[in-house]
Amino acid sequence: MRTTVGIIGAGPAGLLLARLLHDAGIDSVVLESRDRTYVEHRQRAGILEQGTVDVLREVGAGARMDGEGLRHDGIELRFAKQRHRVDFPALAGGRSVMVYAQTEVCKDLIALQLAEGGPLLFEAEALAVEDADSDRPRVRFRHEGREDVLECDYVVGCDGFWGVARKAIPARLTQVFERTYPFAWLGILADVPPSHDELVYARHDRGFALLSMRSPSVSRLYLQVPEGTDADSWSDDAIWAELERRFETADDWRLARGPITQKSVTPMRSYVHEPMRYGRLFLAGDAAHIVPPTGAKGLNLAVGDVVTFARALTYAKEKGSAELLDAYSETCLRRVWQAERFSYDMTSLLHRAPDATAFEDRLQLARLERISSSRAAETDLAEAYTGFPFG
Ligand code: RFL
Ligand code: PHB
Repeated sequence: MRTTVGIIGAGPAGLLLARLLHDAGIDSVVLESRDRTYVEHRQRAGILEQGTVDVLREVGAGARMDGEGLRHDGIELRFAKQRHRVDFPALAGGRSVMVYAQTEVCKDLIALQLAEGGPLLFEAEALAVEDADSDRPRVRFRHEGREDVLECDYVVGCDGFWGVARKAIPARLTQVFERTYPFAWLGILADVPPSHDELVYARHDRGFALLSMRSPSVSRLYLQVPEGTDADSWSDDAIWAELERRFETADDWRLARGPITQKSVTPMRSYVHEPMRYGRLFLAGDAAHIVPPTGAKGLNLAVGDVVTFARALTYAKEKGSAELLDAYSETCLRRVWQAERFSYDMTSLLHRAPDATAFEDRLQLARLERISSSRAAETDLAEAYTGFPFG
């Protein structure tokens, strides 16, 4: 098999890249190790930045998002039983965000790809990227019980944190920046209308909690739990009781309970792999970097990477210059590190470390007070949350 761009992984990064290349008249093949149902139902992100929304519209994947997605003009910060709303458009030059689940983004992009794009092979597992530093990189993969080779001009590793693409970059050229956290998120989906019309990020002495949503009738909620927690060790009643405690306010706000339909634990990690390119192999999305979910940045970073790559390759094709491809890693990493910084700040602002001291507790509250009382501090949060421009 032969193609111009071999794409490993059909998460948001790989699927959107295939679409961007298709629109630029560049052919590609997508290899995805899991089956379609799995990819379409993996519960993950919920928040799309304005820039992500714009790109999805541009590639023709915006119709259902515009019909079913929920535009959000702010978030609530909750601490010491107080509530503070951050107004995005007023602080961030009119920008807002969209609540539209990653599962739905993937379904929309898969439908488009199958209808009018190049090959998208499910249950096709990439085994290795070979000759990445030559003009003819190859992806060895297994599909329908047989090993095969995809010969490419370029390979883009969109295969997430556990993928194989990154391993093709020699260790001596690589620098990894990493931090793990001593806590995780227990996430639930519940058949109950969200108890607030915007997301609520709550700091509490017992730990962080987040109220989010998937639709007007489905809530998505998260609780900070110790690292290594087994989701099944939490009964539904215990989850609701803990959420109620952490979201408690001084006014008459109440959390509505409902049947929990899904429960899972997500570990928290910050990770950056530099560089994001080796020869004709490019890394995009979680394959190159991970952020803790507190800043809602992971999917949006993946989108920024593939937009940057598609632009660079189109430029090379039209102008005969590799200038933008050569700058790919540097261009992406500038934005990646801003998201790393913001995600780290939001995480340490709102979570309670197991060994937190009373001094650190007071500092967290002082930082939250500062955001709530200073337009400058609040603007910094609103600008970062709604997103930095792509490269
Ligand atoms: P993905 O989505 O992990 O997709 C990688 C794909 O590659 C496939 N794959 C392979 N295919 C072929 N051969 C191999 N050898 C392969 N190895 C792996 C995998 O099956 C998969 O289909 O990476 P991508 O595309 O880079 O997308 C990144 C996002 O998924 C991720 O950053 C976000 O979900 C992070 N995230 C959030 N991001 C946001 O922007 N806003 C949010 O609100 C948000 N909330 C979250 C999140 C992630 C969470 N979890 C579970 C980690 C909330 C949570 C709880
Ligand atoms: C979600 O809805 O899944 C979500 C929202 C905001 C975050 C993280 C996850 O910061």
